Amino acid sequence: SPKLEYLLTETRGRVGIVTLHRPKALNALCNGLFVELNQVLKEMDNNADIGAIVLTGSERAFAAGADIKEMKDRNFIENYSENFLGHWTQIINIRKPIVAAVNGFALGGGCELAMMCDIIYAGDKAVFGQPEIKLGTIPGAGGTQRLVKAVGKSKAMEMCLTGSVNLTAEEAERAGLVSRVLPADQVVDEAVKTAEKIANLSQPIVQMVKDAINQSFEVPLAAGLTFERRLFHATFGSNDQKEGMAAFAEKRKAKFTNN
Ligand code: CO8
Repeated sequence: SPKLEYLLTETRGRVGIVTLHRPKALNALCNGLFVELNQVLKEMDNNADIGAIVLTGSERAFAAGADIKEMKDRNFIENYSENFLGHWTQIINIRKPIVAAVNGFALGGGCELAMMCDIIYAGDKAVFGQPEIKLGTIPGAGGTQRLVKAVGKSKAMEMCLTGSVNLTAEEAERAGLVSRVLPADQVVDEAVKTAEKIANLSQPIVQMVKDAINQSFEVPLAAGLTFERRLFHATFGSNDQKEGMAAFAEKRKAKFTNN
């Protein structure tokens, strides 16, 4: 891919690592950054050598939100007709699992970006918040929706209505927003370990798990259970189900072939 201005990328084993890298602005999410992020994630999604992705920032900031200076003079008609920031949510169409490794500030769009990932690991100094109201606007990419599902109504209301009540890493873990709190310097390595585990399982089956869990956010329980059951049935059409269960019965390690 062409030279990137706002991101660093690397692969470790079967894991693609994307690092937000706009240090002068605490990784504020400007348009150019998101264009690059969408492009890089899509490339990794289509790369058969990569099975899972880790998204991280710096030790000071995962991302301090949308770029306020870039958007401050926009008007309603421009926003509406250009669907301003609509391309932010392309990340939810990535089929491979994404683990967010969050250190420092995850504010506004930064918190929303983390919530669009599949798993969040937090460094012990991470801070999650939705300060938009202090700027005279509201969250625009899930802060009033995904956050409620992650931490419940009262905490989400408190965070979004005040803009100044943030969650520490510990609080975020207790509330269920993040699955693990780690020393700051271990977050990325642990995220990569988890991503590597996922990347070495059967890839189509991994995709089905991600699809099924995401379905739980979209549809009522009965429809979600039907969706799950159909995919469960479908796994028996794969070689990897035959291999996985045969390996168990024969007391050996499964060798998945992703078909
Ligand atoms: N946008 C632009 N620049 C920023 C941003 C930002 N969000 N955050 C930090 N910066 C810049 C600062 O302006 C500063 O630049 P400079 O050195 O040129 O003055 C540099 O980064 C360092 O920041 P600070 O000096 O402020 O660092 P501090 O350690 O003093 O403070 C804070 C850190 C508390 C994180 C502070 O920078 C801050 O409050 N930032 C803004 C946080 C915020 O309000 N975020 C929400 C933005 S709005 C949003 O995200 C809406 C999302 C809508 C998504 C819709 C999708 C469809």
